Amino acid sequence: MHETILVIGANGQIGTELVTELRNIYGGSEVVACDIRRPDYDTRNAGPFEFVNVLDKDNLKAVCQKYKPSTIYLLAAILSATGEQNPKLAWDLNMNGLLNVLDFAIEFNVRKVYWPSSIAVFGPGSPKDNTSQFCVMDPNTVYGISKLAGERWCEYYFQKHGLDVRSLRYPGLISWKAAPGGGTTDYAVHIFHDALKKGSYSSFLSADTRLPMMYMDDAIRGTIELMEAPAAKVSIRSSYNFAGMDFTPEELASEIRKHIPDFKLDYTGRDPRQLIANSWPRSIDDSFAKNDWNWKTKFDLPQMTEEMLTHLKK
Ligand code: AKB
Repeated sequence: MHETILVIGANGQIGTELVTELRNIYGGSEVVACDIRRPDYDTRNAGPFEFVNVLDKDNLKAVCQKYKPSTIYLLAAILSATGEQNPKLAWDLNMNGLLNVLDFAIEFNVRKVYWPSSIAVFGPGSPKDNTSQFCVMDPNTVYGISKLAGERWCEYYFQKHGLDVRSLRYPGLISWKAAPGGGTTDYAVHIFHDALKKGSYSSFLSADTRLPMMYMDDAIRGTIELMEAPAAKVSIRSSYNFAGMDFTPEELASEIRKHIPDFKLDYTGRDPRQLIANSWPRSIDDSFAKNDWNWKTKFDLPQMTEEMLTHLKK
């Protein structure tokens, strides 16, 4: 079936790589990169670009009218750390952006919508280890609150309007192509840049802060696998737990030392992101994704470290 895909938030950490992969699969002209800024990624892979602000309904409607998309990926969001600096703006973008897209998806008969959730939907009362799909969820960041509310809206639109919305609860995503933007897990990307540039890194999270993480290649593959799965296999219409690996800053530093023996890690201390990290799971049980659409992670900590250092050295 012919696909026209809108990727809103195409210039972010996920969008940069997702657009490239979707264009490889569906063809450059079928994938419309949308963002509030023009993209600066590899133009060999170029295709259409539209300025889209998800909070501007007229703008979003005009783009839907122009392309009549079959699928929309909505990636525009304010992440956990930045969200705490401007809670109302984070709520507005994360929530009203989603509602605008869900409403236009119905009006324009969009077949599928993808919207990312996050491990931030869990909170201090959630189990920390092997956190299950269904458990206490008491997020205490505005980002986590907006993601949990967004999950409920996704399931609501599926049940009440029959809209095929799909979602994953991303852990921290590690990539070398585009920088992460304002999250609690960003240290796991910055550490590689500083290891190569300075031979040392000052972490804003403490040595033993274990968090769920994933290499971007796995995240992109998993996202597309979920979107291509037959609708009958998608039993979770809120958002799937989605796991890759989990590690602490100290474990990541030890892995980096296998390539850069003198690498030094120290800690800045007293960073508000520590409290956010403390409220999140240490590891995730993603059995629903495994059982429903056969999710399998490929990258573990050693493989991810090797890939990151190899690509960033080039
Ligand atoms: C963040 O740290 O805010 C994000 C996330 C885990 O959703 N990377």
